[in-house]
Amino acid sequence: MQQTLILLKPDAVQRRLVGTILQRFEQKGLRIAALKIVNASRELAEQHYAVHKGKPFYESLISFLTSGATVALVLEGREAVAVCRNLMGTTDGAKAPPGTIRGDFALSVQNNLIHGSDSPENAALEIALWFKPNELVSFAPVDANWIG
Ligand code: DAT
Ligand code: MG
Repeated sequence: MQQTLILLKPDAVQRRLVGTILQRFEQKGLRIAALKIVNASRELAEQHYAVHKGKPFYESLISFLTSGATVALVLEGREAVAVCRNLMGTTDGAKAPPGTIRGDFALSVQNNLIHGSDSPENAALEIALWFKPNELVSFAPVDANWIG
């Protein structure tokens, strides 16, 4: 079963979209394996977005991610990384297709509500960055045979 790291970034929390976004993942059939609300430190934000260091939008991106509370979660399920990326929509909210989270709720490139890991390898690194091992909870959903 694949796991992915999802962040509901400070704009999602401020705009009270946490429940709406979580509902989409739950309805898809993904299992919540970890969930918490945090004020990301600059150090954590820099580690999380290390791949973007040096890009013109980097400083603004770090300011944004440290500007308020973020809800961090681990989702688990079949093809969880790709499934979540598809549910999120493309990076630019203005271009993200209707029906996706960004397509329905975001207009901005930076303030695009949500982060999702882009590969299983990065998911493992990002989960380790945001969560201690004992913050992940394992349970067998009773409808697993119906969801697949
Ligand atoms: P994604 O979040 O879709 O994986 P990414 O990893 O390329 O996108 O970029 C990380 C975040 O950085 C993205 O969610 C929003 C911001 N960002 C990306 N490109 C940007 C740009 N050209 N201008 C401003 N912010 C940008
Ligand atoms: Mg990315």
